[in-house]
Amino acid sequence: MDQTPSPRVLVIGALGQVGRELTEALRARYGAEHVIASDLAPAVGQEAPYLSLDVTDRKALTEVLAQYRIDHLYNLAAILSAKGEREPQLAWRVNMEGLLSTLEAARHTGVRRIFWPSSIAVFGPHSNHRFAPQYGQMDPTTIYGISKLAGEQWCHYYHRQYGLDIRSLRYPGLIGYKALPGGGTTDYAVDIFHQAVQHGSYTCFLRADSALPMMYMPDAIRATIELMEAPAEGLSIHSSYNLSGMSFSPEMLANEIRRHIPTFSIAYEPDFRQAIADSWPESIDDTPARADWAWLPEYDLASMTEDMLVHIRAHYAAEVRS
Ligand code: NAD
Ligand code: AKB
Repeated sequence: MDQTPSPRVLVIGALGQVGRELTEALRARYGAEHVIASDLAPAVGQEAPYLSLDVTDRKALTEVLAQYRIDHLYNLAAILSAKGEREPQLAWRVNMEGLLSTLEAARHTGVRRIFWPSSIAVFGPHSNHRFAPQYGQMDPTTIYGISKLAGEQWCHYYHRQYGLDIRSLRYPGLIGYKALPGGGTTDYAVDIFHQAVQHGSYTCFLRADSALPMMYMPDAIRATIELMEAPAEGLSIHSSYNLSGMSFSPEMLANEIRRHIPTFSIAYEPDFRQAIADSWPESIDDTPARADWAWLPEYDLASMTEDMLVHIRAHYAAEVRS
């Protein structure tokens, strides 16, 4: 039996799409009492242990890390791509100052390991769009992507200069059923399921053929925990690992949904988010992740769609009953 004591964990941005599922998984793994969730919302009504915390408040964050003797810190607080284009100053403050606040506070309080997610948004118009490699041209066009690319380099810098053990993944678009979308360009692939089940139709803000790298949330959560538990000696990348699951376009997803809801209809009305999607690759090469810590995705388009529909249908059926 594993006698290693559970790490004391803080999750920042715990009420978001990734945060909710990751907190649940970490609590199941390490014990609820070892995993503190935090976000901007007040503590009232949140499942304990929970703290109201702004990631850009370095002083408050340092106090929390010291008071609870945090070992592992997950910083998931962010403003995603589409919302970031509407509020670039806010996006830079939360994404960049929030990361720097995390790194500095962690450096001075003995945090042993940090997780901070990057994104496929680090790629840009001159990246290889067919199959973006780990290293290659990166010229992000959004404030979100710029903050992620700069953030990756800050992570590498803190590792080199101060020996901080920081681990990071370039998540693809994530699809989950436990939280509503939070302002991303790939979020159509979450919203479509809610609309399909509730109304039988969806109007998509991307073109039918706009293929992007995507991943089902259970794969993303497993990847995060596997990377965080991987032996440090095996890790060769200290900026952020490419992470790949599947690749599909709105049309491909609509066709898959139609296998379960034959009357489902979709219309296309591309808006400003189309330009963001056009700047991202359709798939990425995650060879280093597979080689260094044996990453392997489990879900494809068919299995993800089937599982999403089971859960989204159950969610709305329960709502009707209550
Ligand atoms: P989300 O928007 O659903 O959640 C972000 C959370 O951060 C929210 O609960 C929000 O309240 C919180 N937050 C915002 N400002 C804050 C602040 N100042 N202090 C503390 N908390 C604050 O985003 P998500 O989808 O859960 O993304 C989590 C992380 O994963 C982000 O770093 C994001 O860039 C990255 N990521 C997500 C996706 C995706 O498809 N969801 C893809 C690539 C990368
Ligand atoms: C977004 O669309 O902004 C996010 C991402 C891919 O980082 N889902």
